[in-house]
Amino acid sequence: NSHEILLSSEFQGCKVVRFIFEFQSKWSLQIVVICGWHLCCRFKVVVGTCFTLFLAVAALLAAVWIFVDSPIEPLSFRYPDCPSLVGPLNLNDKLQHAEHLFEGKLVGAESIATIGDIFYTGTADGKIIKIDNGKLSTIATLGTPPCGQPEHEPNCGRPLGLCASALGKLFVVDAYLGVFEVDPNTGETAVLVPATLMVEGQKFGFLNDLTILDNGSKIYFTDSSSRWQRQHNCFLVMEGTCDGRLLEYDVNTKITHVLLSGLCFANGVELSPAEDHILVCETTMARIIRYYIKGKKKGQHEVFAENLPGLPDNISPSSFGGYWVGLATVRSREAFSIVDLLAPHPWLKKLMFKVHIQYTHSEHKAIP
Ligand SMILES: *[C@@H]1O[C@H](CO)[C@@H](O)[C@H](O)[C@H]1NC(C)=O
Ligand SMILES: [Ca+2]
Repeated sequence: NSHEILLSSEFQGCKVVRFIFEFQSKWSLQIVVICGWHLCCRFKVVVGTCFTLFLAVAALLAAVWIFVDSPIEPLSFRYPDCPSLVGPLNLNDKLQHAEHLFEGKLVGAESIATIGDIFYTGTADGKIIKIDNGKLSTIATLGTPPCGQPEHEPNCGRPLGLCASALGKLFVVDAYLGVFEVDPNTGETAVLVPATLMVEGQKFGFLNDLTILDNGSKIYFTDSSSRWQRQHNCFLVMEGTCDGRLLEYDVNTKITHVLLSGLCFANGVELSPAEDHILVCETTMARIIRYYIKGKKKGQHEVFAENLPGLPDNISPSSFGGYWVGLATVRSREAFSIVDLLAPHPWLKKLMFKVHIQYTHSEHKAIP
């Protein structure tokens, strides 16, 4: 969800290049770079302007660096070199021709479950919506009002992952509230895993997605991080925190186990058609992990796909035997990738987030 716009203009023989980084359309960072220094220097007045501007920005950044605490504690790491968008990755405009359904009426719909011809999704204002023959209706809400603003999410809830079992039951994971079973007809809800549950000594912070065995006996779900909540997903990516988990809920014993821990932003989760393994998107690392639940490799895991041309979010099976994976942001050799640029420079990330905190006066803090 981050993108970059490059503007360039001539200012009295001085080339001003402006980078604007927008995150989640909530905040943006502007970097003004003045190129062609020697050009500026031909004009004394302009030199003065450029130099004063440079000094002012430098002094401001130094002050922010010294007096503002960084909300994130990033570690340095490197991605493999970005993939080139050639061959099957060649850019195309197929999605541009997609039909837009319910435009503006389903804000923040993150995943879709189907039971017969009926679709279900969850929205940013905490609703679980039924889409029946083109008609929208709210069948349930999991949290308590007020709703509608990002700061309301912890109480209102944010249903992120939806999944229907082969037996026609509907399951929902809410980023803040837990894993629920929701009656697809009456909307009656029952909590299966409350978000307050500590599992193997670690609390939940950002529940994300779920998938269920065909016979309904086990639910697999992800917790992206115990340190950052959904509203701070950008902080989670930028910090590179690796405290995400893949968990298993046994419907009969009602016990939750950890299958994998130490994941860097565990996100979309999906069972293979043979139900012998689970795929988990590890958003920050731009890769997908395979965890075996059956056979010789049961309990083991490996990298299934790596160095993706973007950061993976949800994953669902395609009708031709593969998977659809939604990518947030683009990583390519042909374009500038901010996550790749910043990964090896924790100090630069800290500076950006210090500026952000100072600029917005916001209270963005990790879960203690
Ligand atoms: C459900 O499927 C799982 C995985 O295939 C299997 O281990 C389990 O025994 C099945 N449970 C029932 C009740 O059929
Ligand atoms: Ca997701």
